[in-house]
Amino acid sequence: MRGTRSFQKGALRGKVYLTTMKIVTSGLSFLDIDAYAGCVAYAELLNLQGVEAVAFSSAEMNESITQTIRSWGASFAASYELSPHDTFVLIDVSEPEFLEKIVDIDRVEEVIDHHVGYEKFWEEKIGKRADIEFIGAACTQVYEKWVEAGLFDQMSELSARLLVSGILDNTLNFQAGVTTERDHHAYRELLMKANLPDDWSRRYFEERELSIFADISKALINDTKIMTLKHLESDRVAFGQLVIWDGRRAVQGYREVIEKTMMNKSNDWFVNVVSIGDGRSFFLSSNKKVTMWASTILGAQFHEGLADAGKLWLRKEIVKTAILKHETL
Ligand SMILES: [Mn+2]
Repeated sequence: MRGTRSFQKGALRGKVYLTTMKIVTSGLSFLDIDAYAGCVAYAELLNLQGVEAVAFSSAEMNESITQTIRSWGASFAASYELSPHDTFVLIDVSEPEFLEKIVDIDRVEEVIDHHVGYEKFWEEKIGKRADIEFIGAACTQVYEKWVEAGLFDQMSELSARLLVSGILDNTLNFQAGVTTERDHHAYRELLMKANLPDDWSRRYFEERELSIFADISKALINDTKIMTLKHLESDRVAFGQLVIWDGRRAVQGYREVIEKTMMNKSNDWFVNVVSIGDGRSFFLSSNKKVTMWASTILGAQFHEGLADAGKLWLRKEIVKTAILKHETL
């Protein structure tokens, strides 16, 4: 494969671009560990296969990429000068509105994502090169690409560590309903290569929680998506999510700052506080339309803008449930 499509940079003459680079990238609004790890590990796989590729995102990293993980120093570009023949690989994103801003949708060659809604769109554009499945983590899909390529033995310890962390985060330590046996399997295999401390999952979530409580408004902004939701009459719902060990602490101690932060984004706001420690979500909203919607679609009982969901929800599960209800009504 080497040499068929890519040329050494030294072959460049003036403004003639001979190099095609695959830009492995993700979403526009913020970067989480699943996207970050997936981009780094997939770019490494492409490089190993002789394809020039770079992991890139201009989005701000959220607290799921902890200081410890940042200190590992993965190869990741925060800026990139695009050449006309560069192509794109999307990881952990497929909604056209959400893509990293340098992405040209007609130059996307591959999509690896676990958010539903745009499977048909991409299948029509790129066929089987769109791998969109509703599983726990995009990192699991990236791990499977390594196995399919027969190169898993050569994966770096760093990529294994990152993928382990992405799976932990996106499955909420395997408690989220989206978790599949494939996620468990990928995690076990990657863990053997990752050389991490035995209590890595506890350490990881505790470090995240500390940084969230240090600036809860910022953490919320970095995990809020502006979207439309099926059955909710609004074209601008601000849908925030906080993933923490002790959700009650956030709900009891930080209601005011959460409400203020979200009202700045949209009057139609909804926050899913994911409480990993007790395996449930708390929903917050001061908007009547939104709480009515959440009662109908998710069966949540609100009291003064707060609902104990009784189970753990992820934002993508909530979006999927709304779509499914929409199809059956
Ligand atoms: Mn993800």
